[in-house]
Amino acid sequence: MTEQKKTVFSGVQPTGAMHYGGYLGAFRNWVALQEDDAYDVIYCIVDLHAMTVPYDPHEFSRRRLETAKMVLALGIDADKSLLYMQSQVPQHAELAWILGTLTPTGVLNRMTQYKDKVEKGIPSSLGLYSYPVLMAADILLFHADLVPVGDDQKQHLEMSRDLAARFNNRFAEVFPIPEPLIPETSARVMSLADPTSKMSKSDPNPKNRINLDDTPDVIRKKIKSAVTDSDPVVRYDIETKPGISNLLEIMSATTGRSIESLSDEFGTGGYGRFKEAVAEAIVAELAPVRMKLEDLDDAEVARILQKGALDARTSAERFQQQVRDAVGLGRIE
Ligand code: AQP
Repeated sequence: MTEQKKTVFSGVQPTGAMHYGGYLGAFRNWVALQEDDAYDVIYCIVDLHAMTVPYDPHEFSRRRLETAKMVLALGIDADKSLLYMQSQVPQHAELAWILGTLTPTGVLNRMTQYKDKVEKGIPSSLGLYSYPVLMAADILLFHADLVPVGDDQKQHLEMSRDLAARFNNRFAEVFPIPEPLIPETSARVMSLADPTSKMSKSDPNPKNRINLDDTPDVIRKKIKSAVTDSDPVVRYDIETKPGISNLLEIMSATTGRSIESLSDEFGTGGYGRFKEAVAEAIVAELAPVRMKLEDLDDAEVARILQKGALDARTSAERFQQQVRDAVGLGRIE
């Protein structure tokens, strides 16, 4: 008997250039899961989520396309994965409303990402506050079993699991309880400019991150200027050497070599030599992505997104009808 395939779902916000933290934390897994026959994979450009922070509509429209292009350049193949734009599948918003009616505000008040964003000056809004409910709807809409994400999404994933269970208890056993897939190493890549905070696209300092479309020279410059400490020994110590520890983790995740073997090789050779090796490893890792990006044509990407939206709507409608029936919003005969 053949086992039923598991469904994988994940998303990326078109809020800025995709970076190497997201690559090691999530996107690399996206590609690996697509190549595994045990899974049906669905990847979404979550543009409705991106509207929860201030944005310029013209720039946003371009970013949506560029994000889809980068996802394809990373190796997502529209013949193997379902790729689409969230706003083109209205069932996401409909399910978010239904799940919102099951979400206690006390649970939302505990969400650290919301609090962090508001502390950083992002205007508080109902959309930003209920972001995790929309994320739960994204995941549950297609009955996802597995969600490849970075460590920063752990709390939101926990809430999606909780909402699936609440729905199943209150109405009917509709949703599987989704599992996060968080890598053991590099689940939280830190900023190159401040290794005590996460590498992120909203950081105003562009030197905090390696963007996936950075040129080799820019990558070399950014790694060279990465913040380190004054003791020149390359060794892992998150407390006293957070910058070097972050680079060791990046290098280890990129090359597959252990932190011990890297410390043995680069230990007393000076930071300059180590940083050069880290930069070259990243440049080599991203070389095929750069090549693919140059080959991709906007019209072809738009066509893939249109087909993806059509397929996603058809599938979402089938699932969503089950939800409507369960909550008492079924067809009136
Ligand atoms: N620093 C990171 N280390 C490991 N994984 C990370 N991810 C993001 N930053 C890191 C994971 O990458 C995916 C990208 O999701 P996203 O771009 O939609 O959202 P995000 O988490 O909001 O990304 P940023 O860069 O942190 O954006 P801002 O600054 O806007 O908050 C997710 O799976 C995420 O876990």
